[in-house]
Amino acid sequence: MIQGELFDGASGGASGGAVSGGSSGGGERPARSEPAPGAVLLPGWLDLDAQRRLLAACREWARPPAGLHEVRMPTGGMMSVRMVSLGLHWYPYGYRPLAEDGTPVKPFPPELGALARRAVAEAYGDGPAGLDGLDGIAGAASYEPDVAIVNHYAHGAKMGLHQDRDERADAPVVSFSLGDACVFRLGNTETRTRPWTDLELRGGDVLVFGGPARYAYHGVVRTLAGTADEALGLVGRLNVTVRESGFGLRG
Ligand SMILES: O=C(O)CCC(=O)C(=O)O
Repeated sequence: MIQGELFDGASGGASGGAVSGGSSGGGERPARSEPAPGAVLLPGWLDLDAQRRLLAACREWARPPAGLHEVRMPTGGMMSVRMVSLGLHWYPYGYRPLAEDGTPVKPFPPELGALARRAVAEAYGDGPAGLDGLDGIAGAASYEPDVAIVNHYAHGAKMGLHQDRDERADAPVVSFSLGDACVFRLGNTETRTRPWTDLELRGGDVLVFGGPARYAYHGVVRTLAGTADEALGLVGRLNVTVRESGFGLRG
């Protein structure tokens, strides 16, 4: 097991598993942007305290059982990213209740759902150009996420262009970034080829993609080693994507 790299960082910040709290709005924050219709980037949305809380929670989720693990692709190759699933275990390409080690996957934390709901409200509440606010994005107004995937990128790890198609709901995906920055490629909904937009996602950034961007191909071309805020105490990059599974987990 590979907890080492995730738990390596010097300080680690706050303890405990609570993940509540986006940016409090204090201090100067870069402007939001809409890199594609339905995709909204909220730079620095998680302040340092919120990043610390989310990192502390990731460290707890990464512990066995049902903790951080490597992922084998159907082709036989291993992904360079290591993952933890919450709510349901994601594997290529589907969801199931049991994790890699055969134990039940950890529950999806309600605080993470609340954080993602706030991000969706902030992303779409004011109505991106040409879209009709929350009501103009499938599943945004009634957003009830119930699964999440935590990805850990050690130096050199990346993720190929793919669509998130294993959910049965077309509600938005909310992506929280911690640690090292990365080059995130946001493509089109038809092919893995151009046109695409390369975005730099930094620690604390939140990207929401729903509506016309929900099934856009996307991936991580590279991470930018050593760019993490040292105060966070994280080696590499963590990304938490929150989704609505559509599998009726809430009964
Ligand atoms: O790490 C990222 O920013 C992207 C993660 C991703 O594409 C996924 O989990 O499907």
